[in-house]
Amino acid sequence: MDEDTYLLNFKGYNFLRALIDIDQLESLDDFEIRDEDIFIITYPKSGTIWTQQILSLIYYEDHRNRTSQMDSLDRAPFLEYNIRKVDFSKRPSPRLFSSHLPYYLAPNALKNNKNKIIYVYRNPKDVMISYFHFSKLLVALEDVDNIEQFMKRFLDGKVVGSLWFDHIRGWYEHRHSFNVLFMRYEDMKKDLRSSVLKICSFLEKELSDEAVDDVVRKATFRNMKSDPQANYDKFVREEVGARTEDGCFLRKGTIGDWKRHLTVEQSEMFDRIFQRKMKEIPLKFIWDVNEE
Ligand code: PPS
Repeated sequence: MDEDTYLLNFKGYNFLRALIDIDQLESLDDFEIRDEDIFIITYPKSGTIWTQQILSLIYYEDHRNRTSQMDSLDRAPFLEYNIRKVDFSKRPSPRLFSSHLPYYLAPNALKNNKNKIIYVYRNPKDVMISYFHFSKLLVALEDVDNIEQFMKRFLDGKVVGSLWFDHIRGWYEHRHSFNVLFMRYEDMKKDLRSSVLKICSFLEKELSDEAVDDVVRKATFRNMKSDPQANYDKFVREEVGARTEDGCFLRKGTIGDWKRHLTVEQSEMFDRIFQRKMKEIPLKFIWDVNEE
């Protein structure tokens, strides 16, 4: 089977064929946005479910005190993959949405500069490694034999989300058309509390110190991994399908795992492409846990 079995290309961008509804895609442009709607935008494997968890903890007390059974996927559903077929128009404001959409496919109304958007990005070598493992896990994604093979696919943009460079470049270069906060995965990892406070300030959400502590505690990798509402284990096993028993969405959650997977040669080749493609983008990246 080739990648077309797994990918659906719509207007130049690759979607996950198994979960996409083409009518939904066609109507994205006219999607009725409310001013209070909040969006988490990411390239895949950059911290989406982490940010879903943080935002739902910030907004919903019943998520903080675990009195509700609603999981992150329902709290901050994907705009383009309406997996649980929810009628979004019935949801109370403020609605949280997640999306991997490139800037040019975002609903038109989003360019009103009103809606708050959080764009989370991560160093692309770790994104690629995370994606490699995810492709081995999910039956809906094209399986892969080794890093070499996946790296080629990733650098050719033949994956869900298309080319990482295009995604980040597009959102960054068009940032003035949107009300967007750029958050770095690695900063969230190094200082989760400061990151949560930064997000709260952007969202104009004031939480007590205790509530912030609670958000931070429940959004750590360890706690999310054991929290069925946050870890997507059930979703992977029961709704999408897994190839193996042992893989999971919350795999490792670290900075610099790429060093354990890439040869020096592969890493240098990646660096050369990165430098060429990102030369006009002043965003800084953290590649190693000891980097400031
Ligand atoms: S997806 O499929 O696009 O929605 O995946 P996404 O959620 O964007 O990315 C999954 C990676 O994020 C890691 N993750 C975390 N890291 C640190 N702390 C917390 N709390 C956390 N939650 C999720 C997750 O483990 C995946 O990265 P890897 O490197 O594979 O572990």
